[in-house]
Amino acid sequence: MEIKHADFVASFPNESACPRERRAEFAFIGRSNVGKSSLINMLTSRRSLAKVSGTPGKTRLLNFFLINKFWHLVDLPGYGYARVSKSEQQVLAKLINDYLLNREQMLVAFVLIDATINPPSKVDLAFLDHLGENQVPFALIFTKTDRLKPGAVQNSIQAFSNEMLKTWSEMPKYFISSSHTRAGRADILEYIESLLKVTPA
Ligand SMILES: Nc1nc2c(ncn2[C@@H]2O[C@H](COP(=O)(O)OP(=O)(O)OP(=O)(O)O)[C@@H](O)[C@H]2O)c(=O)[nH]1
Ligand SMILES: [Mg+2]
Repeated sequence: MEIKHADFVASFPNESACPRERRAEFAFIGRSNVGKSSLINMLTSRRSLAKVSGTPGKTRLLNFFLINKFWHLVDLPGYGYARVSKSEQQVLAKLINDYLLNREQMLVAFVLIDATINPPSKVDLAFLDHLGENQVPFALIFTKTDRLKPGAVQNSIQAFSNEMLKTWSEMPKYFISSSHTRAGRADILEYIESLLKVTPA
């Protein structure tokens, strides 16, 4: 899929405030600093559609983008960021849950996993278990792989799979990406396109 148009729509404080139109939606989520804004900019080939911040944990709203005037890309707040207060974390967790568990338009949540973190983060694994328990469809995107040698990328994914397979019977669909080299871009966009084709508008 070529991305010809990528426009910011608006930010919403909760699911019920989100657009009611029945456009297919793909959400992007991950721990703060995982490289989410960079990935969204890389996918859309826009330098600063999503802000790449030096200050982690900035996104506190559901940010909607309209892609090719057809589907919505949704940038969700990061989870599990230790440096925000407990009460703030609860507010964010509630917002994320409210969206992921209720949003009928959402076809897949892409959960970003920092490939440079090995052993795998328990926060990520717990989040995926939580999605599974609530039947939220998701795929994984391993980020920042340019920082590792290919063997280390494979080790990291293997370690993550080993942990996941303690609670899951199989690995979900996953992608290997880098916002710096644009690795993974074609595969992720092709996957999105394949789901748009089989889903009636
Ligand atoms: N080497 C490398 N660095 C990356 C990559 N993606 C992001 N980064 C760096 O990681 C840091 C965080 O990137 P962001 O895209 O702002 O991450 P985020 O998940 O949106 O972070 P918050 O919204 O602040 O929680 C920045 O310093 C980026 O330059 C990547 O693919 N490779
Ligand atoms: Mg961000």
